[in-house]
Parts: sequence; C-alpha cells; structure tokens
Amino acid sequence: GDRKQVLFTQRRPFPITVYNNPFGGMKMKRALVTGVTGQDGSYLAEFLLEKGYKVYGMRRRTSTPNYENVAHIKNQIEWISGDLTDLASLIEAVRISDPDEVYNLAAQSFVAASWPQPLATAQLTALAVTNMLEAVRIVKPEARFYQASSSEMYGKVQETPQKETTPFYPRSPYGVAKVYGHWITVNYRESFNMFACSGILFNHESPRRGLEFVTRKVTDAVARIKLGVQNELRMGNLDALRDWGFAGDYIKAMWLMLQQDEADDFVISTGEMHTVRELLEVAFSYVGLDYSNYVVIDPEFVRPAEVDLLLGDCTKAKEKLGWKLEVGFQQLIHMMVDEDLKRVRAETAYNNSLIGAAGAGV
Ligand code: NDP
Ligand code: GDR
Repeated sequence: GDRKQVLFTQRRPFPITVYNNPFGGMKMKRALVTGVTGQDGSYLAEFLLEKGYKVYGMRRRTSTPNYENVAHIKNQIEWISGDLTDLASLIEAVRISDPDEVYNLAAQSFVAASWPQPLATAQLTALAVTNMLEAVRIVKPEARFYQASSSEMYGKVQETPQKETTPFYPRSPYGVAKVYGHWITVNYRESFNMFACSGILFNHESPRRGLEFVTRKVTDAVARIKLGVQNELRMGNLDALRDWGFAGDYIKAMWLMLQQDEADDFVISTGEMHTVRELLEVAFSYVGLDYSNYVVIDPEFVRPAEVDLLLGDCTKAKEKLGWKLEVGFQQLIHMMVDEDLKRVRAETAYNNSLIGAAGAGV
C-alpha cells in the first residue's frame, strides 16, 4: 500500500536517475513539489507529468491523509514524507528527489487564519521558505527554485495597478510572512547566486480551491442552495476588490519562470478586478437565483484589517515569459459552480440512498 511506497522511496540509498523515459535517451527532468496536495500543487504536478517530468510530491504526515486533489495522479507521483518546519526532512526530500526544479508551494495559505494563528503562519509561510532554500543550498544549489509569493504583499496598495516594483504594505500576518518569503528568496539569489524566482501571483481559483476561500465558499453554497440542502450564506466584506484568475493558467507561469536564462520575479494576474458582490451576482444568477435573498452579513467573516483592492499588471510576464491567460472571470466561476453542482448532487443522492435504505429497514 501507500506506506510501503513511502518507506521504499525514503530508504533508497542513492537517487536513481534513469527511468522508463518516453523521450528515449534524454535524461528525464525531475521536480520536487511541496504543497502538492493543495490546489496549485495538484495542477502543477499534472502539468509536469504531462511534460514528462519525474514528479516528487512532498506531503506532511496527517492522521487522515487528504489526496482529494491528486487522487487521479496519485500513482504517478513519487511520494516523499516531509514537513516544512523540519529542516532534516526537507534536506532528505531534496536528497531523494535530486531535483532539477523545486516548486515551494506549501504554506499556511488562508489569510483569515493568520490572525488567530500568527506564529504558526510565520513558521509555515515565512521561516519555512528559508528551510527550503537551505535544504536546496546544502544538497543541490544548482537546482532551480520557485517561491509562491502573493499579491497580499501589496496589502494597502501604494500604486494601482500593482507591478514588480510596487512597494509592499502587507495587512495581515499572512501578508507579512509572504514578504519575508519573497525577500529571502531574492536574497539567496543575490547571496549564493542560486536560480531562485519569486512569482507574485494574484488570487487564482478552481474547482479544487479550499472551501473556506471566498470563490469556492460561494460556488459551493450556490450548488447547495440550488439543490435545497442549504438556505443561507454568511459572508464578510462584499466591497473587497480582487483580481481573480484560473489556477490552471497560473501554474504554467511558475514553470515558465524556471525555464528562463536568468532567475527573476514576476507578477501574474488577469489585469481585471471584481468585487465580492459581483462574484455573488455571477455565481447565483448562473443558476437563476438572486443572491440578495440568501446572503447574510456576519461580522465573523470581516477581517481585522482588510486589503480593499488588488489589481495586477503582468506586462513583464507577458513580454518575457510569453505567458497568457486562457480562462476569464465568468467562465471560471461558471466552471466552479458546474463542478460543485455535480459534487453536491452526487453527495445528496448518496445521503438519500442511505436514508432510503434505513427507511426500508436495510
Ligand atoms: P493550498 O492551501 O491549497 O495548499 C497548501 C499546501 O501546503 C497543502 O498541500 C498543504 O498540505 C501544504 N502544507 C501546509 N503546511 C505544511 C507543512 N507544515 N508541511 C508540508 N506541507 C504543508 O494553497 P494553494 O495551492 O492555493 O497555494 C499554493 C501556494 O501559493 C501557497 O504558498 C499560497 O500561500 C500561495 N499563493 C496562493 C494564491 C492563490 O490565490 N491560490 C495566490 C498567491 C500565492 P495539507 O494538504 O496537509 O494541508
Ligand atoms: P484572499 O482570499 O484573502 O484574497 O487570499 P479569500 O478568498 O479568502 O478572500 C478574498 C476577499 O473576500 C472577502 N470576503 C470573504 N473571504 C472569505 N474567505 N470568506 C468570506 O465569507 C468572505 N466575505 C468576504 C475577504 O475579506 C477578501 O477581501 C487568497 C489566498 O489564496 C492567499 O493564499 C493568496 O496569497 C491571496 O489570495 C492572493
């Protein structure tokens, strides 16, 4: 089973570099992805596998493993057990995977959770970046490194639209932690001449987005309300403006950054912004409902300090990386509602079958 696989992988004395390679004699590229069970990690792993990479996915041990996002590619990933806070495990992860490219996506990624857990956020979202960089510097300094930086670093924005040179003013413990992660990445590039890139990505979403994040919270609620298993939706600040794109487009930019001649930092965004209220309108009206009949404002979801507006200017990425956007805002939200309808429908059918079975005395 899975456990055997992990032990086997970890006990292998030397990394094996020759595989059953679809490109014949060429050496297969190897990537280490942290946070592979998350939204971005799962799309990135898929993309790298399609490109013929050997993908090493690092996951932390949990009492109940969560493979939901990677179920379809679980057997194609080489699993390595490791925790961001444990440098020894990261060194081991780099040693086992012997990577050409390292994508550091793992973090405490939910902004709202960073106020009640500021220190855990600092450990996982700030200091852990140094742990990863150290592991790479010690074991394989020539590996190319991607750091998942964030538009949350702009916080109380100093310039609109925001670009690579816009000053940071984070507004949450999460944002503060990401600023550290960004600068330590730049510093390792400048100090040790490592190929380390920081991608400043604006919000990106998908049907694999965690259920607490606003887009998925809304599309999941729309599906439940439409199917009669929920009757209201409690929300925070509806006036916040965000630049929302599709995760499947954004992970391609991560890869492109590591294929360049020189390491650099890039903003990735759509260049379009919408309010949370518009998000509600688009999602509810898609299934023929009026959001104002269901949405209740609840102070629990209002943040101690808010980022009012984010709008990215990704001209540099378009020009230097040739990156382009494929999925627009409406299409993205419709895709998410469609997927949630499918999932909630299947869940309700299953629950009803249990109730039916119980009623029939089975
Ligand atoms: P997710 O929250 O979906 O994924 C986070 C991943 O990190 C999960 O796989 C999680 O594992 C893993 N992780 C958390 N703590 C640890 C730990 N101690 N050790 C090892 N792994 C750990 O985030 P996204 O995919 O949305 O984002 C990826 C990265 O990009 C994050 O760093 C995020 O902050 C950043 N980012 C995201 C943006 C977005 O809009 N999505 C925008 C800009 C930056 P587990 O499953 O066990 O929890
Ligand atoms: P964000 O994403 O904080 O931008 O961070 P989130 O979807 O949580 O919030 C976006 C905006 O919506 C407002 N909002 C609510 N948010 C949530 N989660 N729940 C609500 O009920 C609600 N009501 C209103 C928020 O106040 C906020 O203004 C995401 C994460 O993926 C980070 O990891 C990443 O770095 C940034 O995007 C870019």
